[in-house]
Amino acid sequence: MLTLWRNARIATCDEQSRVFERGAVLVRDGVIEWVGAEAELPAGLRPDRAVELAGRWLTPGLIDCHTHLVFAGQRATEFARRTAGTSYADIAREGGGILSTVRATRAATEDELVEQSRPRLVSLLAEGVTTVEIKSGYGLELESEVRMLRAARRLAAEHPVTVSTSLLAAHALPPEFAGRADEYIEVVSREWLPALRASCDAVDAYCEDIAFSAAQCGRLFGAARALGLPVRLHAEQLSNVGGSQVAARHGAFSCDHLEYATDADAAALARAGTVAVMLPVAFYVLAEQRLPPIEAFRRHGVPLAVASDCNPGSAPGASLLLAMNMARRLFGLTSEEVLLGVTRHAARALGLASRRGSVAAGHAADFAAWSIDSLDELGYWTGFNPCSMVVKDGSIVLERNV
Ligand code: DI6
Ligand code: FE
Repeated sequence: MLTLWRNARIATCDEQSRVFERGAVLVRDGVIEWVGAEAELPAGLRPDRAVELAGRWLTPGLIDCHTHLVFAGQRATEFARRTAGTSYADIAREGGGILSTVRATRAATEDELVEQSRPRLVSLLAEGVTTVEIKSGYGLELESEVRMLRAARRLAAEHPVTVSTSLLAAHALPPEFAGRADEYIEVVSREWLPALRASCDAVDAYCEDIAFSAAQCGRLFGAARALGLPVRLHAEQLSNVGGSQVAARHGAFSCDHLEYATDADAAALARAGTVAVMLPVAFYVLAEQRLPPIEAFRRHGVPLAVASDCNPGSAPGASLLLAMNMARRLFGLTSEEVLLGVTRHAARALGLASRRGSVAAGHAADFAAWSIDSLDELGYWTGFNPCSMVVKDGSIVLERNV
């Protein structure tokens, strides 16, 4: 089956960031065979089907490379306390925060997790998202972590989306291990990782003064890599305890948050080829003041991604478009940086860059079409979604009147 997508303005987000003002894409069986100016279409083609895009902008399907989308319940009462002045870290120290969602998630069945999480996924998909990373980390016991990962893969099977899962057992210290963080990391490394090897695509951890130390994350990463699992890290969100350096040393796919990262951290990430994932919704919701060192990332050539961080504590909601807007307004990213941050660089953060994240030959035909005049409108609208069509592996999976 050969499909011609024609009369589109195409932002390929490929290595050269090529743009075609009157472009076309040839897709065979869900895979891009050719992209270019329509005037240069290979001669003598006989596509089985042609889709007329009437001058609409076409981008790669968006990739949300950092979410905690599977969880039970909500934490609106905590939000009220935080807006009244109590800090996120203080609530966490009292046993609220992440641990409050752990209690709700442990009590939920797999079906309940799927049904509670589905609307959040559906909301992302309506924004042109075709690939989503989903973490565990609200189970913190083997069976509950497995249940979260299974719920994530079930959502993937039931929706037109690629899901990449990360085991985030090292998100918070479970109450059963209070005061025994080293022991917990040891159990996760020695027992859980081998058992869950096939249930996840990567291993993540939360490296903060209120969570796990750089040494603990380093030991976990050593165990993960010995099993052939790639790693990523939450680091330098609220403090700097050396997370970026550990992530870089282990060749992490990504290092995420990074508000407290230093110039030396940026240099280390650049050398390791690690993607820096910006999570401005969490920065906004927690009313943080310290900005990530964007200028240092640029100077050292660290690839930047942008993600929603969808979670019930620091980023309630499920909008990558809002994260893009905030990355521009709050962090000063350019519209080009933001677009690459949710396409090519986000694919790289998931280790999927050879197949997704660009409109390029050999890539899966994941596209989003937009009712916009200019690419600058991506990350410009707040609370408004200009996505008019979503294409997953060559099939139109969503059309919206906009
Ligand atoms: N960083 C975050 O932003 C989320 N987890 C993390 O490690 C917050 C998770 C939560 O508050 O439930
Ligand atoms: Fe997170």
